[in-house]
Amino acid sequence: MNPEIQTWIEQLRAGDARALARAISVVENHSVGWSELLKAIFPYSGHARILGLTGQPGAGKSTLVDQLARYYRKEGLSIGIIAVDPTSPYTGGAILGDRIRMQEHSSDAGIYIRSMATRGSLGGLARTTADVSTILDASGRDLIMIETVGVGQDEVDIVRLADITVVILVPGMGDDVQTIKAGIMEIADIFVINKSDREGAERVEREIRALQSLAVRTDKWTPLIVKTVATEGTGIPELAGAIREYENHLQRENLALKRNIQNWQARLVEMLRDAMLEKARHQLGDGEMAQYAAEVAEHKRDPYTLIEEIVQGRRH
Ligand SMILES: Nc1nc2c(ncn2[C@@H]2O[C@H](COP(=O)(O)OP(=O)(O)O)[C@@H](O)[C@H]2O)c(=O)[nH]1
Ligand SMILES: [Mg+2]
Repeated sequence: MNPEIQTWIEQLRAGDARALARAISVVENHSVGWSELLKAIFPYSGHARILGLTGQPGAGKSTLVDQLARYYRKEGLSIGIIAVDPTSPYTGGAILGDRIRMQEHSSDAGIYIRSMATRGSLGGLARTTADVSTILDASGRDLIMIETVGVGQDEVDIVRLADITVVILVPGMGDDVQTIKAGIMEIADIFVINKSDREGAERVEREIRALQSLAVRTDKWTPLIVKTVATEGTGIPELAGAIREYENHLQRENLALKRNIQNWQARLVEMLRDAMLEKARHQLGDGEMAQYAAEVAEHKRDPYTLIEEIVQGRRH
């Protein structure tokens, strides 16, 4: 292996925050050597527990993550936090808010926080998040928390790579449980009703229970519901308790590996698709796809034969 990469990985695993930050940037931007780095670092990963937290903007995800980080730091765990928030580039507020709020941890080497760029993510947002998480994992973090806005397929894909998925709901805001994306409801291992200091928390809980009575999970787990007031730290020990309970369930039922295999099955397909596409793009010169598109649009060429030929490498 490239001795430079070896040294880099050693620094990163020894807790060097700059080496870690550089590795994450290289992977995020697909800079030179990114795949070589990931290949070399992968064997060191697989030890961290990955917690995904999702919910609408303003639900209190960052505040909760902050409180959980504080809680787990007291237990002596080292923590990595990845904030994926597509609303940030528009408002510029969320990331800044996260930074400020998390600043009190910044002197604590046991917490590493990274906000992900969400637009123009090269390998796809979910995949890049997974790769960044692998690096944090290999750096020796015990717990990785991934905060993401639960709005699109990307977000569902991101939380899917977590070992434990927490879905955060809030009373009011017109976001009846029914209107929450079905995909998100299905992946919740634990529900948090945050802002329980507001009116309507009971109603949200009833709605979740009603939905639960309809849905059947194959793993015999009934997602726990925890009420929190993140700003005050209320319910945080209970949330940590629920997380522990789910972990015990995974262990008891031997589900952790099963879930991991499922995740990898999806990820491998995605990686393969990316690689094939990249290869095809490589084969086709610049502008060639545009040329073909014009020909197909004008019915001078049929797209089925064209694609077949590209896949078989019979075009250039
Ligand atoms: N009343 C109340 N406000 C909260 C609670 N948790 C968070 N907030 C506030 O809600 C706003 C959004 O929180 P934030 O953590 O940034 O939400 P995110 O967008 O989901 O990450 C902030 O002003 C928080 O102070 C809570 O439990 N009760
Ligand atoms: Mg946030």
